[in-house]
Amino acid sequence: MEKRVHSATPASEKIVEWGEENKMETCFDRAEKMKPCPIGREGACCKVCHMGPCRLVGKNAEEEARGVCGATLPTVAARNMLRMIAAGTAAHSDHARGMAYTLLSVANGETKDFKITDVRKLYRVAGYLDIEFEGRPVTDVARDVATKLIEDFGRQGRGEVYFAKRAPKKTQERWKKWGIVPRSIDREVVEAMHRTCIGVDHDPDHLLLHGLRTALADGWAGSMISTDITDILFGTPMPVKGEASFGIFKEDEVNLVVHGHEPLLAEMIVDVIDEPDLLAYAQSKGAKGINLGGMCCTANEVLMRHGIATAGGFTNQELGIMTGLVDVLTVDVQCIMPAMAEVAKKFHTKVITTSEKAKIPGVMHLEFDEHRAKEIAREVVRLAIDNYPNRKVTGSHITDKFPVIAGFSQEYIEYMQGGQWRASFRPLNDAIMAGRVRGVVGLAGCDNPRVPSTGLHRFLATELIKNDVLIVSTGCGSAACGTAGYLTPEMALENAGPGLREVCEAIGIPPILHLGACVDNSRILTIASAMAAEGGLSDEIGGMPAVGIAPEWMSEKAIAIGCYFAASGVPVIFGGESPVEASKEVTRIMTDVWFERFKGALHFEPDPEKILAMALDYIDKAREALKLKKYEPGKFGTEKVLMDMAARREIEKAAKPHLGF
Ligand code: NFS
Repeated sequence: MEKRVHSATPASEKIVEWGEENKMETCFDRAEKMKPCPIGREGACCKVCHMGPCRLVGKNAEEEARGVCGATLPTVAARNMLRMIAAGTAAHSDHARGMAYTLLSVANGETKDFKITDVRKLYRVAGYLDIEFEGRPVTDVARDVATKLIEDFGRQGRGEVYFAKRAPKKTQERWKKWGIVPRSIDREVVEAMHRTCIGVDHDPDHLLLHGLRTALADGWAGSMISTDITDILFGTPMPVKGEASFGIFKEDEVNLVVHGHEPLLAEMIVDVIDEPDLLAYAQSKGAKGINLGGMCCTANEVLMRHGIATAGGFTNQELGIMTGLVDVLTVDVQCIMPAMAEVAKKFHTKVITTSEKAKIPGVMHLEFDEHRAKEIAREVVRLAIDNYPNRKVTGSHITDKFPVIAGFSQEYIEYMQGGQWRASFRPLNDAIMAGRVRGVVGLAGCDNPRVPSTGLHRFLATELIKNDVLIVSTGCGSAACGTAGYLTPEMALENAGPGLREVCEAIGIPPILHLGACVDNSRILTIASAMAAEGGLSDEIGGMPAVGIAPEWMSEKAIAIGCYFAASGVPVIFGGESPVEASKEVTRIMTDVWFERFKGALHFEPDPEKILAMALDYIDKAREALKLKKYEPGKFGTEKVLMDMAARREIEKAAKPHLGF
């Protein structure tokens, strides 16, 4: 029998194998044992009431199967999809709510440990919200910004989420035409739950349209609010060097790991970790120093702002503990495997839950409170130091690590293309028009133990850049690229196609731009909007030579993200089997119908070669529709061939003024 590859990252694979030899179970083993329910997996199971669960299966299930209430398969599959979108939107947006209330506390002087770090970003956001900022105290502006953004969560009656108007006009018009401009985040999530309750909305297209509205509330409100406020509080990212993989753990230092999604506690730990008292305390316990690392999206947040090293993405969490070197691992919310508590028992590692929303039975809970933020951060560091001498069981420490460059915000990408006063997207748009850059792919989403984890990200990343496609990555997609050593500029020279290489060298960027955490997919939306405003490509997000790919997705959050990209005009391809595969009608709506209405779509395709082919095909067709130079490897045009002066003047007139960086 062929040996199963669990993870495509050699360091992870070695630790999994060590775990198997030492009878330590991981998600990879459980994925093998736990076969997915074939009915639920395809979206054919309805459990919204207790007359069921009804299984809508059979040869002609699409036409003939009915639940006890009479619900058809398309209704059931669409309802299941909508509930996934609602859950994903709720997760990102509840995180955003925390950020918004923290900003408000800072503005009101109620928390002394946080401050407004990036005033320029605060002004930029105030500008989007029509809030006057010149000549006013910063805290007053911050209070107005927080108060207005908090309205976006619970607005009743008429109105729209504020940031929807940051999308290109044409994109907004499509949303208006189909009635999917979100009114407020909580309202769309609540309505999604209402519509999918027994006996309410039964029209699959209507259900899925509300799915798009809910997803837009995630992308253009929840996630975008989170990104912007995090930038205001902790700084808008700029490229920073860090490291990735398990070699980041130090054998002679205290290792403290932050895992989850909300950066509040992690930022405080970054602030206090170098305090001489703490260092002296660590030394008194025999450690040479205190080493902070991260996992999943909390890691991305502190990596892109402070260069804190990451141990990797979702499937690396248990493996991190199995190095035997983690003294404390704090978790906040989302993508936290409760199985870590079991693995931790085999070592000395102390797992600590820190969010009032999330506990794990048997795990220590130390609740984060923004009013005592630094005090709690110090307590966590001390707990890690206290636990350092308890390292007894030897784990499997694979010392691989790779340098990474992270922290490409929209603001920085603009800045690097023209400096402070001429910041723009002109060079990138020109490079796409001339065929140097074939298109752009957002490579995002989780890593997944049901496939050789991180392998699909790696395959697509290398193939796409070879094909002159620029990649913007987020979340565990970034972690997968980082732990494979693909997030450095040198990569451009080795792997990128000739056109992309030339552009990367000229601008000084890597071919894979790490844009941040999963909530920072919102940065891709605003980057696409800025490219549309810059001119020369599509004048809306739809129709751009751009595709979104989440090859190893597993979370409902990924589904919400895929849907907000589709509604915004981006064709999206997910790996693995479709969660609505049972219904041809629902599949048709999410692909053909959405493409017709929004120029975006959501496909599911398990074969990575086919994902690649589909992505390139979408890009080439978009180039053709935009009448751009046909992409031919190694042969570039110049923008002058494509644009005369009159056309350029038109574009400059239409281009939005940039606030600068
Ligand atoms: Ni996104 Fe980040 Fe990772 Fe997937 Fe989970 S950590 S929010 S959901 S697994 S990318």
